[in-house]
Amino acid sequence: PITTAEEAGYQGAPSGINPEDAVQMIDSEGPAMSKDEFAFATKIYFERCAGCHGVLRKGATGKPLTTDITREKGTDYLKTLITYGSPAGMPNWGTSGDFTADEIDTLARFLQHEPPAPPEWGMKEMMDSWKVYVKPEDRPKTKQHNRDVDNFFSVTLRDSGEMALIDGDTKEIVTILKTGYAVHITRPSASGRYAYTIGRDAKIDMIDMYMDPPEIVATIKIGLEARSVETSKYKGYEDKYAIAGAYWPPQFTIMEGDTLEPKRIVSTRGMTVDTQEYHPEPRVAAIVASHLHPEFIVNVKETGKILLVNYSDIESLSITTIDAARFLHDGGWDSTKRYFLTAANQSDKIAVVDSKERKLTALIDAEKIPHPGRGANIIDPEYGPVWITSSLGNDNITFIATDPVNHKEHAWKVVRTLHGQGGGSLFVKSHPESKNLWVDSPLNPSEAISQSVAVYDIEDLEAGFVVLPIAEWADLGEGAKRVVQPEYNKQGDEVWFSVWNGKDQKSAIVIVDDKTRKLKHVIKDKRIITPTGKFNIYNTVEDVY
Ligand code: DHE
Repeated sequence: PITTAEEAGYQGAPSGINPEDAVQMIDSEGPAMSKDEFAFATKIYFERCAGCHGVLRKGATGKPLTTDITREKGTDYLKTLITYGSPAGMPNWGTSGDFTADEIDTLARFLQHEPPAPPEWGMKEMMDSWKVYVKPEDRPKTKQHNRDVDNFFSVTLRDSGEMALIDGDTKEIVTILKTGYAVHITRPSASGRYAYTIGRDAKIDMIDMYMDPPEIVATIKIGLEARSVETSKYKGYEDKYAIAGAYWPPQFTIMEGDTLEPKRIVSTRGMTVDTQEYHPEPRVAAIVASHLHPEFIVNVKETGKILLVNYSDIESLSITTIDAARFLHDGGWDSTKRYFLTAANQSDKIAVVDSKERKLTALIDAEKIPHPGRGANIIDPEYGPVWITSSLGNDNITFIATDPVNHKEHAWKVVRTLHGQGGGSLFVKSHPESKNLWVDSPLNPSEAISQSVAVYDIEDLEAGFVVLPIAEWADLGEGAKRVVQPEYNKQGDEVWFSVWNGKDQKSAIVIVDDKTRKLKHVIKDKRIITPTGKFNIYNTVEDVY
């Protein structure tokens, strides 16, 4: 069974930071090592270790590796740990064949030196990277094609550094654009005209979907490594601002919505929520836009704080800080779009924020690494409106009641736990028009499970799930073919799945008829390389899930 995110292969992906940019600190107290060895270890550390232990080694989902600790443990201890791993989730880099004994020896010595720090990234660096390719006044006044932009899907092509815009009506690839590397998500502007992608390398690309074909009209790099971007949605501020959160440096940036001109950069460094110790690297995880105030809701991972950033006066941002729990990751709205539910995945909790009253409503236990994506909202036949998350560490599908008005006795409690195909689940999805609840399991070690999806009948939840062999339907030949992230079309009558294969193998998008649960269409095209996240424009703007 998978017990940690590391084991599932989900955490610890290479950092977007170029090791050559790191600044070596002068330090004579660690064991002897050559300049070349130090440079080699720096590179390995950013590629393989920083994702869990943090760029500055202060500990994130992995243990801290600061020199006070590593020097006490010593070279031999560190070598053993790196070689064999640990039950807590540390991979066995030696016995797996990833690193040689010599390389492990170098790493063990490197860890006893002060960490080389990647550079900061402030206004000057942002301005240097900022480009407007087509000025707002030079963009078309009206849509230049007959397609329905609301039903476009922005699809991440993870390993080719691209995104595909696919027309949900015709299933045609409208265009493929070169973006930042390994785009994590797309969020559209409130009007649905612009799409913003954020690469792992912290590059934002802003796409004008009214152009024919749609084009990148502006770009900026807001740091060295990032995962989140969002746009202002409050009435009167539609398309006005964009915000992006960075993993490194730990900060978020608010930009003009039509040009990406950076306006305000705010550091997230500060004290942790529980032990109230200083953390130098609190990464910015999910960001959502409030519908009830001119605010962005920003999850800060390592400090466990949720920031409500009011953008009504950009010159003097007012920020309300809500203490939640450590390692905040992803989340989404309840069906009324008043309550934001977000997973603190390493503390196995779901935090609920009341965006109207600006306070924490509840902190709910959810076992073994809840991972909702944006979650799924359905009406439970017994408990009324619920928000649902699946998990990485077990087969639980957790239902949290979200209606404090008509179902007060159940509100903010776990009212139902279903069991799915297994752990390694990342995303769940439903739609107000649908009677189905879909649960993926792309990181499950069993191929049969990672290549299929479970679907439940909302009206008869305890009847269990039906398994659909999505990867088999795509008929792609060899490869891991993980089936990931269900996403509805605008009408809510089709569900789209990525069949995520290796970079040199064939991948596809499989479209299922939601009513009949039968295969409707397969998008197979050699340009569809490693598809992962898919974002339907309408559903993403309106927060329908
Ligand atoms: Fe994600 C959302 C971070 C690995 C696919 N991912 C998010 C969000 C964060 C995040 C903070 C929420 C953004 C928001 O809503 O503003 N993801 C991370 C990581 O730190 C992690 C664990 C490791 C890493 O180094 O990136 C990680 N994520 C992955 C993957 O391996 C996935 C499966 C494939 C990929 O493309 O890299 C993946 N993450 C996604 C997707 C979403 C996402 C598809 C958006 C889901 C949605 O429906 O909104």
